Amino acid sequence: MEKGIELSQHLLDGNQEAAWQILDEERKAGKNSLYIYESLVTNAMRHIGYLWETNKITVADEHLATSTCDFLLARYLWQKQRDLDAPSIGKKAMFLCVENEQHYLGLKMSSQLFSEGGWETRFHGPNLPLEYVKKAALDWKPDAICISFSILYHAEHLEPYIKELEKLPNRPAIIVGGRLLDKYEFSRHGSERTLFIKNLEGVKDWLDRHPHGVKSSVGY
Ligand code: B12
Repeated sequence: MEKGIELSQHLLDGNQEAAWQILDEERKAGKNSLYIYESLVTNAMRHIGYLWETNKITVADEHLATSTCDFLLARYLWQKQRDLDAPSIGKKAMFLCVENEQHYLGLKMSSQLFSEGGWETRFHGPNLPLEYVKKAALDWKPDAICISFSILYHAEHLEPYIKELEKLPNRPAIIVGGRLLDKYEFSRHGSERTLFIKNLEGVKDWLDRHPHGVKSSVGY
């Protein structure tokens, strides 16, 4: 059976240990985080979306799969940090979903890639209204602010978020991601500085090109 499908079954069963075994075997076989996140976890969650859409599972099943997946990602990062012992590069990034947006697993995987790259990260999760993002960013002064959305009508939040956050005094890089970036063009909601990144490979590329920081006044 394809590994992503097998993983989705364990997530739906809420079987943390069996789900972990799949990730851990791949990790031990030398697969990198990009593979683990994109080919295993993302595919498993998208398959769960298909099962839900076709009425083969219930909302309760989907919620159990989500919470099991969340645990799995946290355990994977914990293990990975012990393996890598990456030195801090002295850069900070915060992660959040726009107001009312609940889908945060893709964002969480992005934040974990930043952590692996030696960034200090703060993961704020779903549904963070702009006023709270601004306050947190003013206090913490992140070098990058990463924003996620998955539902089309939440795109209306992008413009105010990007506009306000790009005005912050320390000029953080604003990075937008989410499943719809593969399907539609959203750059009109941002400025020439805003980064729209479609997937985790894009995150990894950007991190590799900017290992020691962000010159946020320059367009990438
Ligand atoms: C789990 C899930 C939920 C969970 C969310 C749990 C959570 N904490 O995340 C719950 C049950 C809460 C939920 C609710 C809803 N959901 Co839902 N959900 C899903 C499901 C099955 C999986 C989502 C997921 O984790 N995918 C895996 C992640 C890893 O993929 P991803 O988000 O695309 O992320 C990738 C990239 O986009 C990128 N990325 C993501 N964020 C970021 C951020 C940055 C900065 C960067 C660089 C990259 C990046 O990284 C990832 C890897 O490449 C999807 C199915 C699917 N196809 O995804 C439906 C899906 C997204 N949901 C859907 C719907 C309709 C809903 C609801 C409206 C249902 C309802 N009637 O209540 C609500 C809306 C809630 C809301 N207001 O946000 C639809 C959306 C369809 C549409 N036309 O918009 C989908 C596609 C299901 C379907 N097939 O119909 N959902």
